[in-house]
Amino acid sequence: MASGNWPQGVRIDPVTGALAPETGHYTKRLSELRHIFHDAPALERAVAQQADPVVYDVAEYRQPDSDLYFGTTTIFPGTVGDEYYMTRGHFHERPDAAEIYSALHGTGVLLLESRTGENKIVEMTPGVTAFIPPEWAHRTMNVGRDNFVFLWACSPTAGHDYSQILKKGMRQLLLQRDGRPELVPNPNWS
Ligand code: PAN
Ligand code: ZN
Repeated sequence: MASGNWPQGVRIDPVTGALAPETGHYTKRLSELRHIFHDAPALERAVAQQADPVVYDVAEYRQPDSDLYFGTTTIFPGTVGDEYYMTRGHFHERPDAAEIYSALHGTGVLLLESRTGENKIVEMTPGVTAFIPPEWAHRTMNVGRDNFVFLWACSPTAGHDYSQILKKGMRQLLLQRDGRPELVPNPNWS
């Protein structure tokens, strides 16, 4: 049911990902992403030497009694060792919960992995919208020198299951090789 001053337009700054208005926001710093990046010593060095940098920001717009919400994710440019700044990555808990990601700014990569181990990558530049099917894990990386910003939209009851990727990792890593992204099998995947 409509309440307050919605329906309304939400302004998105494509370069910073800021939403106006927003109903929620969080930031992930490097120290909160231990076990996501494969080069643990490089991570600890960056935390100490770069004052625990912000890796990504998430802003959201949510309203009650609705089966859709949306937001933006802004991944800042950077690397940890030879890995690009990236999100944690997750499956949705609900087996029918899909999502869309639409690139707004910068250059990113969406890494997808199904429950049965198939992999897909989608190069995310402005103009590209990716459909994330149910039961596919999804993680995004910033492979450029500028902010990578994307819009996402899914069900507020999709649920986020981080446990499998935290425990096992994803089967593929996207590494910076000769200044360019290259997909390689994850030697630590278990
Ligand atoms: C996105 C992600 C967001 C941050 O809103 O949650 O990009 O990524 P992690 O949650 O994997 O750290 C989304 O996919 N929501 O379902
Ligand atoms: Zn998701």
